Amino acid sequence: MCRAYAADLVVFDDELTPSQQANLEKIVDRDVKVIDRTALILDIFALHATTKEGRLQVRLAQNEYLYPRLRGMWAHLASNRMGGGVGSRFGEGESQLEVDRRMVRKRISSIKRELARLDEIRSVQREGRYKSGTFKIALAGYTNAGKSSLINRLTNADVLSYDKLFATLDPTTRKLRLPEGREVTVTDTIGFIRKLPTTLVESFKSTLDEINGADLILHVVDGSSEELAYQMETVEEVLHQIGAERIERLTVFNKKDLLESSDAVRRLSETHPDAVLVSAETGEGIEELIERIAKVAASRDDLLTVVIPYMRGDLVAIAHKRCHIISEAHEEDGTHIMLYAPPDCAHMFAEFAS
Ligand SMILES: Nc1nc2c(ncn2[C@@H]2O[C@H](COP(=O)(O)OP(=O)(O)OP(=O)(O)O)[C@@H](O)[C@H]2O)c(=O)[nH]1
Ligand SMILES: [Mg+2]
Repeated sequence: MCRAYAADLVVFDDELTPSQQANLEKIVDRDVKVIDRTALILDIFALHATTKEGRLQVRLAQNEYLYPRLRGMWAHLASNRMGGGVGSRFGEGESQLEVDRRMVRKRISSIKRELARLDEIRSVQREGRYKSGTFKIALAGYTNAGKSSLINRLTNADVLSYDKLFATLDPTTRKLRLPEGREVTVTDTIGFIRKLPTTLVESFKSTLDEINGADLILHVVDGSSEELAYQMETVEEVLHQIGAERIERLTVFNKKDLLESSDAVRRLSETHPDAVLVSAETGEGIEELIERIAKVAASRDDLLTVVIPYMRGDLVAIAHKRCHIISEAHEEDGTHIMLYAPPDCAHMFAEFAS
């Protein structure tokens, strides 16, 4: 087939073992390159990594991938250079392999150290967000589903969105103010793909942790995709793999504008009655989505009636920023407020309950 198509490159849709790859390279013509799915995904990631952390995560995954394949690579080089097994050179090859391995191992641990340092900074930021008690939303979904377009639509962020796989590698967090006044955060993350290489899941752990720390996951699905069910399944699997399956989830079918018939729309709403249909492109359905988000955020709240003395203007400010206010009246003894307060916020009002 390589000859028939004059191929320069063969890509296998599955991961090849190092020896499979070496054997395949022996079969095809000399200048034809053989790579597997993981190597291809790693190459795409390497092209799209822009931040320091993103680049380090990719380099870690690349080196983890390389390590068990070093033998094959050396054997390949050796047979090219030496024109066929010269027995006396064998020892030399072995030691070269040892040197290579040691080098890659050293590189892996130095990248891991650097990543751990960056992760510390990130977890301080994340902790800050946790402590503030803000309701946190993470966007998760198959690559190219429209997560970045959706965060842009929801929060006026300027995240790059492209018609290509893995446009986003680094998480972005933006604030979203709900109509009732409460602020929540939305985080855009890396896309998932069928047969996501495990080296990648491990390397991108700190990025994926952003999903794990969320109060609500918006599972963004390309509603126009022919592989919709399959892609949804993949995302569920990865969420499971990273331990995020216990987090509340809301399915968002995106790209509604691409569904030609009202039939297709009806089918989706019938098979997934709890899902929301939107178009990040046209803005259709976004209001309903925000309403649904507000509902989930509010379901964790306590209904309180409080009288806040005028000296505690700070508490009134918190109420406006963090709570859903039902009614508010300024009386002689202070501000009378009826509000829904999130769990971590309710205690602040305890002493003023009426
Ligand atoms: N027609 C239409 N196209 C959309 C819609 N939302 C996103 N797109 C397009 O779909 C492509 C992918 O969008 P992104 O927002 O980059 O998708 P993503 O989920 O962030 O992708 P990754 O970061 O690669 O995982 C882009 O070409 C968008 O313009 C939509 O509602 N309708
Ligand atoms: Mg994206």
